Amino acid sequence: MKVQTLVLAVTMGLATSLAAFADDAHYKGTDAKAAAGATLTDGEIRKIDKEAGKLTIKHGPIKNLDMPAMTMVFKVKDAAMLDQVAAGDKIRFGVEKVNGALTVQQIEKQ
Ligand SMILES: [Cu+2]
Repeated sequence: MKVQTLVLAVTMGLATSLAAFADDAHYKGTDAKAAAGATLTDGEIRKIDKEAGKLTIKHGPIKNLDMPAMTMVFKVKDAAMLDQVAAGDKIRFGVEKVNGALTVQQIEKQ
């Protein structure tokens, strides 16, 4: 009887933890979306592709996307942003997932 009670308590505890985790994850997602414009990541421009409207950026960890540091290609929100930067520029940038594509929303030169 005691063992059964313990198992029940552990099971309920686990369920509670999972529920709390799910709530937290959901909250983080919502929060990240709301704050994405203000969340800037350090990066360095590697390549500019004006025809495709894309930038290759060596970036630090992107908190709002839960992404580690790497070099990768991003779309940009506005093609005019490509004229504001040159390969080798150190930047801070904001990126968001728009229709499944990681899209740079803003760029600040450092
Ligand atoms: Cu990346």
